[in-house]
Amino acid sequence: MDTPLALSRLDGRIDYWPRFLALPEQAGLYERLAGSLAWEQEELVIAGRAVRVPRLVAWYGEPEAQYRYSGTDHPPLPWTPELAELRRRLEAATGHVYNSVLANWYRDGQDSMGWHADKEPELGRDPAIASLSLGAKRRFLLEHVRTGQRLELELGEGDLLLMAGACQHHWRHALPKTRKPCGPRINLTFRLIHPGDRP
Ligand SMILES: O=C(O)CCC(=O)C(=O)O
Ligand SMILES: [Mn+2]
Repeated sequence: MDTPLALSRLDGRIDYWPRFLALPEQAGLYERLAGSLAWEQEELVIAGRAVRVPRLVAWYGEPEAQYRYSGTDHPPLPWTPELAELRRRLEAATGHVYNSVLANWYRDGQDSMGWHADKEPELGRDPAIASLSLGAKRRFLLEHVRTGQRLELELGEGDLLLMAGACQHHWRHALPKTRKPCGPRINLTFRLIHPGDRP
């Protein structure tokens, strides 16, 4: 699909390409990435206790794309052929450039991501974030911080979402846990890290 659905133009743009990748392609890609990326189990220290982050993560990109998440610095691993090709296709589709990708693997419905906005200083002022979801569909929520307006999507199976403009300043998003039986899902968020903007 070339033209995305404009889900919101309120305080930033949220664009949606359902089935950006066809079903057989996204399924093959899911299997290859699950088996080949350097997945890590991160831990956060909360109130003096080590707590496992409820998902596996991997970080790839250009050497200068140093990113800080879950409280630690992450040197990126070099692009794999699959991730480099996806970057090229997502740049062409979205009209933005990316130098890195954060991969998240949600193994089951108990893996999740809490409410947040991606607005670390190294992402620059108005970051464009292209989010490609493979494998099982999961409920993805967006909430406008001031108005409380909510958008709810089922993202998976090759869907692409772009959050751009002022979106990260006015909206937050989350991938809640679910008790419904659900398969595993991989999400790839392509980002542009500005090394010079680090504090
Ligand atoms: O898994 C998702 O759809 C969301 C991932 C996300 O928000 C992030 O990596 O910052
Ligand atoms: Mn995010």
